[in-house]
Amino acid sequence: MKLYVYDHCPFCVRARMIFGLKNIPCEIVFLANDDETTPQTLIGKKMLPILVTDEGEIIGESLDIVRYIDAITGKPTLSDPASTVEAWIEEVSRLIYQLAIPRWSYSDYPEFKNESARTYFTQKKENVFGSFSTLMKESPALIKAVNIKLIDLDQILAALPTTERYSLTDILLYPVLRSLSIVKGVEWPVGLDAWRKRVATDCRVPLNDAIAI
Ligand SMILES: N[C@@H](CCC(=O)N[C@@H](CS)C(=O)NCC(=O)O)C(=O)O
Repeated sequence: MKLYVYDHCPFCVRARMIFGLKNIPCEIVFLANDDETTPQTLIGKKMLPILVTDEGEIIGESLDIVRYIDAITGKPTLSDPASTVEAWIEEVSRLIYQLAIPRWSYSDYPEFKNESARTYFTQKKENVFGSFSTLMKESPALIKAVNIKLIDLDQILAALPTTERYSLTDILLYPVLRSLSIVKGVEWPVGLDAWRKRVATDCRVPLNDAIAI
């Protein structure tokens, strides 16, 4: 199987996670961010992740890929996401992406190996989120706000029933926190820090702590 991804992309992390958690082999292909032809040819739009199975089936939505791989080895094992965590993600996502997106554009991800790909990404995202230099200037206030939200999340996770098995809660939450790990100055509460490091190891998609800006 072949999974087309961008390394920075949280939706692609969802898809990468299920292969790691289930120990299913898959070739990960990091596509240049300005390669429009490959995704257009495969699914008719410029969007990743895309899975091409050994049978030639093409699946182009992150959660469809997760569900397909979850079911491939028999009975699906992922339970539904916790609504408290879903609500937290919904509330805090924009704040996290305002911090993460400019930093992604300054990072050495494989999808930005060519300068044309980095420029493509920057122009596209600045149209939506505003100037990256302004967002970087606003970082201290944004980081302060996100640090408060992480304390809430730590308590939300601590209140969930403990279970051995992974669930869609983990598949939805880890990519968002991995996105935030590119940001220097984030204060991870102890329980949450242990959680994200354990998931990183189990799903084999490393955090970005080492390259945080
Ligand atoms: N609903 C899609 C969303 C995927 C998505 O938004 N992918 C982004 C990358 S994070 C993308 O490919 N955007 C087009 C682009 O980067 O040009 C999914 O869950 O797979």
